[in-house]
Amino acid sequence: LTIASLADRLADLPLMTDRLGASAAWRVREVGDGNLNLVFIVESDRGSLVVKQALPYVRVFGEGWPMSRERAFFEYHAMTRLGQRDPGRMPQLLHFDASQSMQVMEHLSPHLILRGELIAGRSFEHLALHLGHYLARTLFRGSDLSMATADRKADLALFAANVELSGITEDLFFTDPFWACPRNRHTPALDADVARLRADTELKRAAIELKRRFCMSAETLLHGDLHTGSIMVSDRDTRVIDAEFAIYGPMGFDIGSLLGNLWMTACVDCSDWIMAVAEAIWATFVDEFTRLWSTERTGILGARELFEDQGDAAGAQATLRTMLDEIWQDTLGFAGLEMHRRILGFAHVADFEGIEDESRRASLERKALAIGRELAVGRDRFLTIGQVSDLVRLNAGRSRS
Ligand code: SR1
Ligand code: MG
Repeated sequence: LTIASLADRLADLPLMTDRLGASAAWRVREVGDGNLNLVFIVESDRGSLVVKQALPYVRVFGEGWPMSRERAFFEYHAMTRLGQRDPGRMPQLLHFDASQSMQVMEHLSPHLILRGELIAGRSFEHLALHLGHYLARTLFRGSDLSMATADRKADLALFAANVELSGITEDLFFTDPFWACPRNRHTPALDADVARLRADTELKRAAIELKRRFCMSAETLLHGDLHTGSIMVSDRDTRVIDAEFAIYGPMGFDIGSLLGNLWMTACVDCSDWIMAVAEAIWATFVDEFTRLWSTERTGILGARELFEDQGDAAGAQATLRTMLDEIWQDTLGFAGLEMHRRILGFAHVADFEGIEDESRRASLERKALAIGRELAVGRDRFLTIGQVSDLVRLNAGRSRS
């Protein structure tokens, strides 16, 4: 699809004409700002829709990095499932055409991408509640705690085929930042830091241990790329988009990706509000996960017959605490690695990229790398998220007021 061809190409799609009227009156703009896909907003006087199409290559790189269009298939199936597990938190999907790798969905308006809004210093009252609930509900309900054997194994098999995108995560997240991979780049003033980091055995061991967790721990259906560019916000609403990296993996991966991005933003503007959001997301996640543990533990790992049915509620609570501790450790580790890969790898973030003064950018990136290392290597030393906020404040140059 192109801006010029879209109206003719989709003129016979009843969904489009029902909602927008005849194609001659459609206005089309391309608004995709992600790394991979085309995203069009199609408007008429009657309404608007979003059309998203996967290209056969990585958009930001060009045709030299081919990529299967099948990712649209996995995105569609992941969005459908995640949307059912936390209703109202994904855009409404209206049409999927596998042969065109194309989805038509609700146009979210007046929503904007969260990352840009945070960089602009805006705050959103319901953000932490929405995202904490989203994480608990999707991660719990996609796991063995909730799903029955047949459904769970079928989904595991379905998303196991998303090999190309999980391969990208395996490389870009866990290994590329720690060797001289040709697709990496970094701010030149960080040369010495990068050399040190590639010789940092403890950090590289943490990266490989966490990669092992990511590859081996098929705990739940992950969004797989839950950074602040995969979230759209308005004053009242929060939506999660772009689930094409969906794969079964450890729960802490989605939580850590998100918190790592919030802590990077906090490194740049030292915002107490962002730190408080990160804390509230984790607290909400724990509360909601605990509620689901008590009320919806009906899957393969339900184990009520071992605990509640025998009057052993304490055993169930202790099992929950063990699981939450493990998710917490994973969360910190993955957050720490996310903070490395967004500074040293292929895919950077606007929080740092938007800083034109190179020495300022390098200095902030260095702080984020120091925080990321503490989280990845020392993940078992943090007992509370308040301790992580203190670490961020200490490195980002502000102490608790
Ligand atoms: C080649 S894709 C690079 C990155 O963009 C996506 O948003 C994911 O974060 C991926 O790692
Ligand atoms: Mg994306």
